Amino acid sequence: MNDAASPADVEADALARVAAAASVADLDATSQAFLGKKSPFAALHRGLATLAVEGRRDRGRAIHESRSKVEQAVAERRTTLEAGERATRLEAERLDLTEVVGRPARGHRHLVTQARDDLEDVFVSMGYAVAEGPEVETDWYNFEALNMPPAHPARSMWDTLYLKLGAPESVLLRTHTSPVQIRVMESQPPPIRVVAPGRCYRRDTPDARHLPVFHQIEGLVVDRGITFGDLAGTIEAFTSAYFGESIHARLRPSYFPFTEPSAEFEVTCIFCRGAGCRVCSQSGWIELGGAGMVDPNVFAAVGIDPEEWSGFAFGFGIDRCAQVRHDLDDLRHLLTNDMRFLSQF
Ligand code: 2NL
Repeated sequence: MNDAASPADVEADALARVAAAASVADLDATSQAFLGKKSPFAALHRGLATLAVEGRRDRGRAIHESRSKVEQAVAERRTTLEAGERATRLEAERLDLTEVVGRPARGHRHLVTQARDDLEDVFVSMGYAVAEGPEVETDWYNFEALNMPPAHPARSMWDTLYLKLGAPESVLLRTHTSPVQIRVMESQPPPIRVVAPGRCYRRDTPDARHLPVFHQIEGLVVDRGITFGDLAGTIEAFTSAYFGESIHARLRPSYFPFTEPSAEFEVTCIFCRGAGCRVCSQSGWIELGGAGMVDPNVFAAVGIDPEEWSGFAFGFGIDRCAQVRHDLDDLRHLLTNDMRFLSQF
């Protein structure tokens, strides 16, 4: 250490370095360098021992004053640097509590599920119960109990998918939900008011109006004195409840093996309100499903006395209802699961 260094020189040097310290760590190092054990101030202190007593007091006071100034400068610089570093850290760790993140995206029921639920609500409000049954059925429930004995030509109305199970053509994917109604009639006595919604299967090639996997809802009413008039009124009531007050139904003669007499029913075209447009082929009506009075042979198959009881049944496509209600140009949209389509409903 240079013995010639005066307290004032060391002080000036130290104050310049303290002022230039760029961080708290830098300041700590500077402080250690000037005030620590091996620092210029420590050396000055040790130098006192070599002085004569007279000079020692003044020299000692000068060292002490310089040292105090440097210590105070260090303390002030520390306050400034710490405040700056704290501000920088707070800015870096800042959370924007005003940011609006929004709700998580929410899904909704599939269009077919919506139609099924809405139709169930309509029928429940009319006093019907909802019944379900297996999608894999036996020949008995899908055909025979419905007045279609083996090899009956009416079976060709359904393009059946058979399972390789048991005897050939004995187990199949149900072609309609009528088997559910048969099961209901087998398991409980009349009066019966029930709807059976569910998935059905036919060996169809998909196109704009057909799906090999589709959804049907069938209704069945069995009671004393049920007439074709009750059937017509029921069809009218459900169409205006589901499609709207201005929509009406009409029946046209048809044929089904399990009903006699049988009818097809149509509803007012919901697009032109009956005036005639491309959707209804200018007829003003859109075909929806079939209906009729339960054939006595069906009652016989489930042990209900057709002399005491009568009933009507009807069936139509749930997918088709959604198509008509939402003006879908192609039923295959319902199976594609393209979110751009589904999220619109
Ligand atoms: C259609 C025709 C129909 C029935 C279904 C039925 C059920 C029993 C007895 C008698 Cl247990 N009938 N169901 C009756 C007439 C028509 O559906 O075209 N559906 C899409």
